[in-house]
Amino acid sequence: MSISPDSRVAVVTGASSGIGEATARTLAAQGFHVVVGARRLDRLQKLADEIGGTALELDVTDEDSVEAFTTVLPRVDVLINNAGGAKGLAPVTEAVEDDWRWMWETNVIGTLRVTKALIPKLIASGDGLIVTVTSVAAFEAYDNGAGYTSAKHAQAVLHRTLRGELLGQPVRLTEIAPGAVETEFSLVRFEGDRERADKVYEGITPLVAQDIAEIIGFVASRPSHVDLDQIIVKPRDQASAGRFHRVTD
Ligand code: 8X3
Repeated sequence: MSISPDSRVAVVTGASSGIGEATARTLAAQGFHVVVGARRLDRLQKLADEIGGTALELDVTDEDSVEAFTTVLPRVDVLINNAGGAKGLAPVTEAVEDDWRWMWETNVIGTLRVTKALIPKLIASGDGLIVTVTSVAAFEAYDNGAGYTSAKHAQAVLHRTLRGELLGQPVRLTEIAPGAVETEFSLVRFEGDRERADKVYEGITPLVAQDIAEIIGFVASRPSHVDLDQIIVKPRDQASAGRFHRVTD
């Protein structure tokens, strides 16, 4: 991996699309050498070429993949824990265990694995930053969403715990909790059912990936004594996880 010795390095997980991809572009424009990680290497490589960064295959649910990804990085100044997602929308009485397992593996254990492995490098940078993209689902429980809301709560608690455990170290921690952002999120949740995914954003003006990327760019460009601990961001048309103002004709 060729990274100039004076480049600050930002790692973005789940970077092949959506918030991760937009964030990688924003951080690259701010001068970071961005290492993008995801499972879809073809999309990732194209992005890395465009932003002058590095593409590395990463499956956060696979211990060996995380180890290979994290050990090869010469230095890390910024970590964006973006990989995650939802599968299904089912009441607890109809919970699909495999969906729960995937959500916990991806959002919780995945974030744990990557963060734990990179903390020494973030500390060694002398001015590290960890941004974890959680969700309004990390603050609220909603019907049919327990698999996802419980995983997002757990991911957020992991991240918030580090704020205390890393106190005194040169590492800032920011949790960003978005509401409705129109990305591939709902398409993944509903296993490619485009009509169902589109309904989530029907009649509202949702956030787009760039909105979140710009916030992350703002966070990353604050002076190092400033820690934006938590940011909850929703579309104007959304009051809470399940409460929207929809205009339909
Ligand atoms: C995505 C937002 O409302 O589907 O994290 O939980 S929501």
